[in-house]
Amino acid sequence: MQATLIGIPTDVGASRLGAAMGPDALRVAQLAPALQQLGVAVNDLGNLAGPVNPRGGRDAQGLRNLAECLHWNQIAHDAVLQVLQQSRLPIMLGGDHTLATGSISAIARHCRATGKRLRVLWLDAHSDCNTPESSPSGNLHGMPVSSLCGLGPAELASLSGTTPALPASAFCQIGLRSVDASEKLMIRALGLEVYDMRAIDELGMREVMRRALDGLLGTEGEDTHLHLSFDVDFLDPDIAPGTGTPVRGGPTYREAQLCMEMIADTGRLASLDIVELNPALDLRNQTAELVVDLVQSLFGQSTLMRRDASPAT
Ligand code: DIR
Ligand code: MN
Ligand code: MN
Ligand code: MN
Repeated sequence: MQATLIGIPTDVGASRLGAAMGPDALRVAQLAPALQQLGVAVNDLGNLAGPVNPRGGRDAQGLRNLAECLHWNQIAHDAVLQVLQQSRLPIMLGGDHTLATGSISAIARHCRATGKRLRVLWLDAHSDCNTPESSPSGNLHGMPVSSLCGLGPAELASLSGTTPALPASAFCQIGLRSVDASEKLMIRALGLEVYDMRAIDELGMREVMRRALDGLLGTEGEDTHLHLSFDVDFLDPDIAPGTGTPVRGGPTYREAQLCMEMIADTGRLASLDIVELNPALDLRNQTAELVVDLVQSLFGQSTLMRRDASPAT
């Protein structure tokens, strides 16, 4: 397997500064060597260059930094599309979660061109489906899901070449525990598949992931491109403090590992966003190191050799 790291150091979609340092914190935590250990050939494009954070207030529409957000997402889209066209697996190092609008728009465009079905797993404490009208904060990192479903700012919603970029049914959200009233309505309206923390409590992570990955195992999943959009605030803040909008009551270390291992078992992972890592809020880079540890499981690291898994090549 060949993977390409793309640093996308944006924090224009968030209120707190610091996520722009995320890509380098992941490099310091040895992300590339960790993947190489598992037999993944990795190259690193370095960081994309985009506009600085103007730290602006809310515009007439109520949004913060829309122009800069658009710019970042356009360059993210272009870089991700190029990597996909080289048949490499792109790993987006964020940066705030707005960048998923650009990355997933490129992935949707690529899937359309190659006739693949797209499935997006969205690991997050939040559902990120606010719209410019509903957002309580004006922060665009709270809107990528609605943008991708055709309801965000028009320029963001059309990045993939079609609006919506993909059907809402392609998404599956896991780990939610902070959802605005307006987002609850939107989840209903879009019919989003959601496993919130209560679902994880009641069903267990194993059953949640079994349902989330339905149709991806074996030959049934052959034509599916599986994308993981991993917001670091998915994890419990006790183990992952380095993120801008932590919410208590998230998955434990073991639950997160199982989640990653079950995704790895499908063999369908074809692209990955790692977002909302904020080194300014971290303790000695522990959150970045935890993420690298989890990403190793995502790429097939397991304690024992698995009977049903082919060895990494
Ligand atoms: C909130 C927080 N729903 C908003 N969203 C966050 O600002 O729209 N997303 N933190 O990651
Ligand atoms: Mn998010
Ligand atoms: Mn979040
Ligand atoms: Mn399903």
